[in-house]
Amino acid sequence: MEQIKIGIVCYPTFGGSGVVATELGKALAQEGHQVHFITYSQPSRLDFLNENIFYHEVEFRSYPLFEYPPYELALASKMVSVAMNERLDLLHVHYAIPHASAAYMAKQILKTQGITIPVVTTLHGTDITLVGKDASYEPVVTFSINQSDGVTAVSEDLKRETLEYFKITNEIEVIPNFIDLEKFKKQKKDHFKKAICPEGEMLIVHTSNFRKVKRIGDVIQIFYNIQKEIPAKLLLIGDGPERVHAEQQCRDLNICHNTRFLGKLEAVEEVLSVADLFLMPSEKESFGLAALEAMACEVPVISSNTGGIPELNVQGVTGFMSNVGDVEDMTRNALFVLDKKNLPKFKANALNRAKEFDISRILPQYESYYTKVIEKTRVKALG
Ligand code: GMT
Repeated sequence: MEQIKIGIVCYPTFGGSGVVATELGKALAQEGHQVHFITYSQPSRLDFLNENIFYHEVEFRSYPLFEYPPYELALASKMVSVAMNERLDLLHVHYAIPHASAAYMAKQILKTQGITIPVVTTLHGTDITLVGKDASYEPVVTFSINQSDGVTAVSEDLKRETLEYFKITNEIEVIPNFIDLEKFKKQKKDHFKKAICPEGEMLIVHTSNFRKVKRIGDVIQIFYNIQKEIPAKLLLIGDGPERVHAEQQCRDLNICHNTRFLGKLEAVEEVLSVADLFLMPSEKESFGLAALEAMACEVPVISSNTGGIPELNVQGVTGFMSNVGDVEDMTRNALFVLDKKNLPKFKANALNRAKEFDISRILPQYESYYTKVIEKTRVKALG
């Protein structure tokens, strides 16, 4: 396949959309494409050297007049300069707000210079389900999705929700989240397991950015119920606004000795390698990348049945799903999965399911989508 020069715009911080964008960029570079990341700081998973990867930092100046520095303008300006100087073939923006509207502005500026550049927008979740729907953003989100030359969503459910809540005139292609099974695989970490679970306790893990939508309170409550029945430990990875409440809940339930908050960890796969169960009781979840990472490390998932999770977690096979907030059902299911007779089968099933989302299967979908969008834009420009 011919080399494509792609500008990738994303949030560089911890969070699913940034992880997907960074891993996609890395994989595209390995395939020989040229990838230019455009963000306000180095993406946290951009941890490897490749001659095809470039990083362009968006600098935005403050000024006493600006209570809120206009990041979107600085981003659009940076997209213009990178597209012109690096002769990009395509801009791929992850998370609609404000990346899709900044890309639209960049596209219009480039047009005045005689440059036509297609924009692909990937919808990740809260840019549609929470923030995007809000009246303060909705008109801009609708407009910029409709003005994109290509739009992808990470699950069928997110596509459905986008079409339900916004007046979309564009086609939406579903390209699911993916996983690099070379990186996310069960590693031998017996010493670590022994240190955390010295009495052979079951190890339960949760990873998130600790926002309300993740229902950390349910994670703690489910764990509390589990450890009343069987010896178990809970590890929580990540950080965010709900952490203080979660810590208080652990103190109130007197389970601090069995619970550890690990904060923002880079090597999540090392912890997942020794986990027995992953909890994801989210209020909303467009796909559930964190659950896929767990499954790749042979960890079954107890989750809610919201959003795109049913497109990943297979009921009674890779774990179980319950209605949002039904912690009693989640507890019953967790105890069933953790039963020593059942656990090995669930672990094997989790890995098998994860294999269906291996990057080697999903990357070609992005490549052919890029080619289609570039060609469509070229034909359109020719009039
Ligand atoms: O809330 C998060 O988990 C972060 C958020 C993001 O956009 O950074 O994640 C969303 O995108 C991920 C990657 O596509 C999906 O796997 C997550 O399900 C989705 N989160 C939500 O919908 C809440």
